[in-house]
Amino acid sequence: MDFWFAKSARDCKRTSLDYKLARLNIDDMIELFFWPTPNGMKPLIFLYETGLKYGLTPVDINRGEQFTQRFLKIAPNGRIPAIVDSVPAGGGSPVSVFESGAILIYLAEKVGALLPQSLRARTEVLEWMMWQMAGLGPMLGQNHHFNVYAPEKVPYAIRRYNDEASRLYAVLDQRLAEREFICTDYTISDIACYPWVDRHERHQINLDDFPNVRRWFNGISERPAVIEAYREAKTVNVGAPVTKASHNVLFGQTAETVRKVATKIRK
Ligand SMILES: N[C@@H](CCC(=O)N[C@@H](CS)C(=O)NCC(=O)O)C(=O)O
Repeated sequence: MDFWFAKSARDCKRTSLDYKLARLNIDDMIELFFWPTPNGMKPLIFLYETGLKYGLTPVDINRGEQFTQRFLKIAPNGRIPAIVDSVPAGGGSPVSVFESGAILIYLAEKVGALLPQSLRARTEVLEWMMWQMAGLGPMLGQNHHFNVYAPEKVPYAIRRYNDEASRLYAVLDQRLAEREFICTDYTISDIACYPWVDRHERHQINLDDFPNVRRWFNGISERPAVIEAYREAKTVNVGAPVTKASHNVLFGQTAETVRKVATKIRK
């Protein structure tokens, strides 16, 4: 099915969120709703690795675009990334997927790449994917929050998340001591972890203390698909990463935020 694949991942089109969600009869197989953050980078790297044809729709989370009605229909958690597959296996209407781990598994199964099929190898990849999704990502996210974004310094929280970050990096370092990649080959488990480790300086982590992670990280950084994915990501957000206004959008959310948007959608 050659039409699934773009000649070059750079063939992708970029359009506004509203426009793209209003017209899902798109030529691209996968539409990626994206912002250049660690979770956003995971599917983008996957798309570059496999050459799957895609379009990219920026969702500016600093301006609250994650709360638009249409986006919430495909990503009810109000977080990027999300995808819409307009040509799902077996045909039928488009399939949308939110949660970066679910997206990687969905895409890997669709393409038949980067997720082994044998019971043992697949289970191992899924274990490390879940480790990333439930541990590495959330803990490093909190680490980053209390080190960088919190308006007041909370020593207990900073220590707690610095300790947890160093513990998690040590777990990864042990894992990589006798392996080139997290599992037997390069898989979606590496793609899931890499964009978080890419931010190691923000996590107060010196990779000299984790030599196996450093070797793995350097190797993945040199992959052409990874270089290209980051090159494209840099073109998406050209503004300041987080401003005072966007701080309120990102860090002032409560149950009320979710309910307000839901009420608007029902109207
Ligand atoms: N578990 C989710 C987390 C997604 C997530 O937290 N996305 C962030 C960017 S990395 C986001 O959309 N933030 C917007 C907000 O906090 O309002 C996943 O892995 O997809």
